[in-house]
Amino acid sequence: MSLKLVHSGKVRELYDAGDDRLLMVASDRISAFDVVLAEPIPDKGRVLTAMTVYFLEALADLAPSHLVTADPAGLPADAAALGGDGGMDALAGRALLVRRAEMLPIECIVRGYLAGSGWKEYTASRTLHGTSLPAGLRQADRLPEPVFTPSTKATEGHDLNISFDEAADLVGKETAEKARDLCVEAYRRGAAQAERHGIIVADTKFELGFIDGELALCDEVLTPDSSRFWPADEWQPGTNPPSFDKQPVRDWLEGTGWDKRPPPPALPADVVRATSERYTTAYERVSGRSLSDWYGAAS
Ligand code: PZK
Repeated sequence: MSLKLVHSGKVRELYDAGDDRLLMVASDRISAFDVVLAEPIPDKGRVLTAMTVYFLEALADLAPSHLVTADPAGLPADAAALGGDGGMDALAGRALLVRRAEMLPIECIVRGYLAGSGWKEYTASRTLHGTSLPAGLRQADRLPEPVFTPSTKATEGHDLNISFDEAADLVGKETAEKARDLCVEAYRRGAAQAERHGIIVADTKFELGFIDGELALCDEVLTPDSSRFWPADEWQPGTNPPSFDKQPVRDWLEGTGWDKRPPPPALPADVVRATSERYTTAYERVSGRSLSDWYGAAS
């Protein structure tokens, strides 16, 4: 029996593992400028998975989570087929067995810095998520306080920002308040941890769901794919800081003159290698753990 695919994202998949469990599989695929590239980035899926587990453990006193296990020995035997010719070894470290949750129909975004759509809104109206901010802030400036800026999950294209009251209309006031407080505190703690090790988490997206009546952290948590990670030593307000993880790919693609329509040009091996190293460095710096101690390491 093979596991049934229930969701397919650009770079990851979700399978039904039976018994109200799901298997989240992070691939080594990478996207840039909204296009998935053909070349896998070695260890990227393991890094995202290891980082999620690291933060779910670090935040366990704050909120329950959907995590059951990352140990390949604890995954359903049928999962081995997803590793192709490599079997379970090819899946090790990049698959998580999780509990099925009743997901909130909102994306719980927290912003600590002025970037992306937050910066765009500020330049247009000196507000963030409808709330006035001090004048004179620059792109990539740190915000006075982290701000909860929920959005709805658009099925096509990009997500739509919604007000706190609209979020409360969707999930109820009490749940919206709980989600906001939980996510802001999780961001504060995650960002403080990363910043001690030279990485700024400019903003991040959490996905919450109910498990056994309790609001739980689900999906990826504080990874470079769910967040904007910046190298602290290259952060300069007034500029758009480089992405800690994807910058080698973006820089190289920009240099080719590619028009950003598929298919993208093939990444050279040195760009692939440099990018893989950035992901590994991000994990090791933020967690203080070695990727060679995570499941699926070459032995
Ligand atoms: C769930 N996603 C996003 C993740 C994808 C898509 N514990 C859960 N219970 C129910 N649903 C989800 C989760 C989680 N996590 C997550 N969509 C639904 C997603 C991974 C791969 F393709």
